[in-house]
Amino acid sequence: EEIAPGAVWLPGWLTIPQQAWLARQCAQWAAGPVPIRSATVRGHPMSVKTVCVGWHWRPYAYSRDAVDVNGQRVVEFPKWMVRLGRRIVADATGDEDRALAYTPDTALINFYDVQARMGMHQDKDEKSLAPVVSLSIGDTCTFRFGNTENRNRPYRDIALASGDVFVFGGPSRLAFHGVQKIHAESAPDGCGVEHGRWNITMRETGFAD
Ligand code: MD5
Ligand code: FE
Repeated sequence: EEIAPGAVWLPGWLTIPQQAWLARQCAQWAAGPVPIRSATVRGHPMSVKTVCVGWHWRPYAYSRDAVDVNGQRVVEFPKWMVRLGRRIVADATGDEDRALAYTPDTALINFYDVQARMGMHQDKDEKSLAPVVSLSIGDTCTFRFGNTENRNRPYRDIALASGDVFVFGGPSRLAFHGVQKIHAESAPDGCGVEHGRWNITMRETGFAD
């Protein structure tokens, strides 16, 4: 379903076994070499915890080394994730050429416990405006998809469930968005998450080492 130009929601795109496999990957990445942590924004730790692959994100910057965590280099961006991203872009857009041109080189893996929130923001730390591909695993959240002007109305609240995939491309790439609420105990059996929500976002940074 196209929510707005370039914003395509693919509910239930991931099977339960795929969700469980990805949840395990997330837990593995969270363990290291760079452990998952709450990034600090303007002196305050975020309630969401983040671990990265490919490039390390910290507020307003990407680097190869996790300079604000333990200084270790982040793990290489997995080739299977490039293929997964392309398959999703192809399904979302129906444009095979656009899908083949999509080469994500980083993913931010966010963990939300039942209390966590993410305030309305734009993703502007990347140099590339290629689509962001988002995968949700675990508890359902209320996702707020806004406009490109400011963090206020008009916006639309969408319940993103385990297995849902979202592509934010075109004009939606720079829309304000956030996570208003995590719905406790809503994760489906077998998805690999008991409590909380994983969100994987693939991106093209547009940076070359
Ligand atoms: C999440 N993550 O559920 C969300 C999903 C983040 C973040 O917001 O920055 O890690 S990604 C949603 C997203 C990305 C790029 C553009 C738009 C939404 N959008 O235009 O709405 O943890
Ligand atoms: Fe974001």
